Amino acid sequence: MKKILLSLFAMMLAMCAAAEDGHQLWLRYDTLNQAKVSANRHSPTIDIAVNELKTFASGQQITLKIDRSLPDDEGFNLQTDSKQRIVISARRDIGLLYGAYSLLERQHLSAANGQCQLSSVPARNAPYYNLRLLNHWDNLDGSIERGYAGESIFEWFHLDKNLIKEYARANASIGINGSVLNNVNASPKILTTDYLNEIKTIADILRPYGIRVYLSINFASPMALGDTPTADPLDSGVAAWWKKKADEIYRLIPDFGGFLVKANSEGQPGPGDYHRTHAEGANMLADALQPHGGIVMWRCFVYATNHVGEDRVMQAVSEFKPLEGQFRSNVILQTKNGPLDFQPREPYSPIFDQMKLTPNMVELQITQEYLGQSRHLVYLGPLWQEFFSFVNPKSLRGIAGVANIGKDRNWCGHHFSQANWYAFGRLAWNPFEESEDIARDWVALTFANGKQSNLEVLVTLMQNSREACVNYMMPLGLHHIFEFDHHYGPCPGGTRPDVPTVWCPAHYDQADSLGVGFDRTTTTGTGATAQYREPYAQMYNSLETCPEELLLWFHHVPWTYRMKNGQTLWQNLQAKYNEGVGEVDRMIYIWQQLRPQIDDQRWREVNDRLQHQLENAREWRNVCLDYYGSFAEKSAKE
Ligand code: GCW
Repeated sequence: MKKILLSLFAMMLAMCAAAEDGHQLWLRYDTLNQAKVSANRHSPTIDIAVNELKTFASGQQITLKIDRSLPDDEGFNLQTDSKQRIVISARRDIGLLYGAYSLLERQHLSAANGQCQLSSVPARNAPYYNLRLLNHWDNLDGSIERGYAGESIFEWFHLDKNLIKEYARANASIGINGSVLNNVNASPKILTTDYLNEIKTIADILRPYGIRVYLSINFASPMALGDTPTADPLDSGVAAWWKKKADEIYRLIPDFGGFLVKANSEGQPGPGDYHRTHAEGANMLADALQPHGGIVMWRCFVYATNHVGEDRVMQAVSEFKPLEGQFRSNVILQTKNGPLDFQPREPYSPIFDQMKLTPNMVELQITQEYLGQSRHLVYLGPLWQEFFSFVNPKSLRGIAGVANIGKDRNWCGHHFSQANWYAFGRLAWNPFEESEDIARDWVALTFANGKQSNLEVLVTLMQNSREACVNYMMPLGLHHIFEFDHHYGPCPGGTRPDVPTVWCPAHYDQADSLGVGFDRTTTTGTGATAQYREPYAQMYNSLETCPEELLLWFHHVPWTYRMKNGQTLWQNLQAKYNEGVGEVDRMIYIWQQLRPQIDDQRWREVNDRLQHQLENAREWRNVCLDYYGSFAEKSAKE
């Protein structure tokens, strides 16, 4: 008997623990079945909204109203009338669903903060961008390029419809309205009828949640699939193939969003293979999609063979600037936030200054390829906010985020990586939001479980985590000193005989007995600073005015150079690395103090990862200081 009781107890414990495995994300609402909800119309989307509110809203009378006189296609109004009844009104069905999620979130936050926040809801709430997209780098075999949370949730020919529905719900709750389902290193097979039928199934699940499906395409698809002898965009047979393919897609998926294209970059085919420009390639696809209302998102992440010898961070501008004005109106360029490749800190990409006539959208990376992947707690809100402080959100047409979602039970590998998915959605809705406010809401939604709590220290911890990562990995503007291929550990000064020099860490840190850093000035360096608008062009170009956090990005600096605090560069470098490690130490201390407030499973899982992060941070510091020290100490002696 005792044994049975014990095992029952163990089972109950296991069930409790399972309930806190992180799968619920920020949507940890108790089932209340209290609210009386009515709507003046029905549709799959409105029915979801009604159902969510009936199940989870706290006891009230809630009315959902379609009101075509409202101005915003995806916006909503949330109001309380004199009898304290809540009215959500929207021009379109999806606005009602967004309004429903907003109400639930506010109710949950009110509970966590011990105050009712409904009065603070702006009367009108509409997304800033029409394009708020996740980019999945998911391959057809289930693997994910730079995915650190298990296999792809899109399991072709065995689709887990429930999981996809949960995914759709989570995205709708933060306003994401598009998903590019497959890797930009795209397999031509995605366009075959078998796959398109599967994509239709996914699109049907996502549609009621306001999410459109998009696909990454391989530029050589018609040829690779054996249908045409060439993929030349000016060949009429090729153009006809794409038109026919677009027609087929839209027959299955009438609201299909369009194509995302990586062309002539890192070995991918593109119009350059036929001596055609990116504009000629993009326009051919744009013409195929145009009759159906689809768009082409053409990536600017190119550093190709026709630019041999040119500083990699300059290539996007050199390639695309001459094409200004040549793109069809349904083509949007898509550019990474920085000119290199999602480093812990980069200056913004100057192409955002240079292309005035061609719409551009920014590509952020939610998956932490270069920021500790799913092992390090790094909240990316501050990084993205930094980007928006240089690039006016107004100048962008949309926003895309490389997803960090996989089949891991907690979706993102690290419980705190969920915050990056959440923050991306919030910033896509409103790029002017403070990263700190977003973190505060996420913490309350994710860890306070609808109760009052004191978790403000977590907000500070998250806010500091990105700078910590910069400091223990590559402070003061150092960049790309990662281990080859996996981009996880340190490899300062790295070279490999089989890897072109321009991809090697040694090319980026340029450490020698005189100093360290990449000279990108117009006087003695590559001249990359000239691609920036003023005041940045001059500011970055001069050693004296260049912000120290970007110093080694733009300058080759002597080890003995006196920094603003009067100490040498080498001393500052050491201090920064130590600061980074110290911050992770502090994060662990804070997490230890929070133990009573956090459920056991998530507390342990985060704790394990933090310990690992500390080990990694120390390794980064030690390896880098050893390597740079070997030059710096020598130079000090000379
Ligand atoms: O960041 C680099 C990655 C590649 C990626 C490429 C890109 C999808 O290391 O894995 O490929 O950028 O953005 O195209």
